[in-house]
Amino acid sequence: MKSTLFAISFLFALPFAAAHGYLRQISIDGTLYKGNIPQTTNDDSAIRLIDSVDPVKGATNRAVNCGQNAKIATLLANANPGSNITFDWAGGDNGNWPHNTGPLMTYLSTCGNTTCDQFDAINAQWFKIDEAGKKDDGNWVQQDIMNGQNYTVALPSNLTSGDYLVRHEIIALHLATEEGGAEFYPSCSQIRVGGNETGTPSSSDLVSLPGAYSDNDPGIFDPTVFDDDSNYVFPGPNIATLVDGGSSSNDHCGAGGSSSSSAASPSSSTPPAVSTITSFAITSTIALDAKVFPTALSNDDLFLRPRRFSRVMRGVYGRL
Ligand SMILES: *[C@@H]1O[C@H](CO)[C@@H](O)[C@H](O)[C@H]1NC(C)=O
Ligand SMILES: *[C@@H]1O[C@H](CO)[C@@H](O)[C@H](O)[C@H]1NC(C)=O
Ligand SMILES: *[C@@H]1O[C@H](CO)[C@@H](O)[C@H](O)[C@H]1NC(C)=O
Ligand SMILES: *[C@@H]1O[C@H](CO)[C@@H](O)[C@H](O)[C@H]1NC(C)=O
Ligand SMILES: *[C@@H]1O[C@H](CO)[C@@H](O)[C@H](O)[C@H]1NC(C)=O
Ligand SMILES: [Cu+2]
Repeated sequence: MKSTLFAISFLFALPFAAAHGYLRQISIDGTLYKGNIPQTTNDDSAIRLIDSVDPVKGATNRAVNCGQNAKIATLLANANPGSNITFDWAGGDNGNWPHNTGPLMTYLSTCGNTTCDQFDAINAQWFKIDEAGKKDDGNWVQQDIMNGQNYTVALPSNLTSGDYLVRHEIIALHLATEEGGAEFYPSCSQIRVGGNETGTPSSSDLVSLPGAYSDNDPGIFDPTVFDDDSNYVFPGPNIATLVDGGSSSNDHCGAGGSSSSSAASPSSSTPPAVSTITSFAITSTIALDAKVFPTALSNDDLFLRPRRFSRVMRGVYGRL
């Protein structure tokens, strides 16, 4: 009996070691593009694969660019100016995204003079196209992600055709009352934008990452992050206004809807299966705790110390 209990608690402990999360898949105007599961799958994808679901720590960490050891992806997802890109985040256990505090931000960068399946993102010149923080009811939009919703961003309606990296990022701020506590979860997806629009960002709206963030930016080190009435200040540049770039193609990478060998074919397979019922149940417990006791989370680095947390959870689940 004792060994059975131990085995069960060990099973429960696993999901915590694998908490945090990653971008599971995107869809563009209804077409699904699956990502890979870090450390698990490595199929052709338009989403750059990271090698850990752990957060990037430190605003100047190289991985704040596209995520932990992000690998160039093989495919490009087709899009048009004004396309809706839907982002589907998963927890590290493939349950729901586990955090509820902090912003979601989306940036684009052209892939310069090459196609995105050749482009080193450290050379990216990013411009911001979207940011989502707190809602009128005081909850963060990130809470909706934790509740299992997707987040959708529209590409600028007048975006110049060509290849772009889409950097969609969650910053989890549950530990950000201390400098260095913020958890960065960047993701990079490779898209090919068609059409014949001419909007380009002004050079003053372009930033590098790392570069655009500092550990003491108000939206990254935020002692008042749990105050209901505090006004959140997004890090990074303002959302760019596109100006007339005067050309219908930003490079020579075969945009404008022409197909190329590297263009993605829409995935027809089903989303990755949820790993186990067990990890799913655990995730909702985290969600509940975080919702009811956000301050407790802020004062305790539960997610940084999975072993300690699992000891707590062993107590909670001992009765099962
Ligand atoms: C994107 O979504 C909005 C809101 O649902 C919709 O009005 C719009 O037509 C969509 N755009 C495209 C290109 O499908
Ligand atoms: C492409 O851009 C890179 C850096 O952005 C530069 O080093 C390289 O010379 C360029 N190649 C061409 C053919 O322009
Ligand atoms: C989120 O997006 C994915 C991919 O498009 C889709 O399969 C899933 O049903 C969406 N989830 C919700 C809750 O809309
Ligand atoms: C290009 O622009 C013209 C209008 O200038 C429009 O009629 C046409 O549909 C556009 N082509 C694409 C592929 O969007
Ligand atoms: C692109 O669209 C934005 C938003 O509608 C607008 O502010 C901007 O002036 C447009 N730029 C061009 C070059 O049409
Ligand atoms: Cu986490």
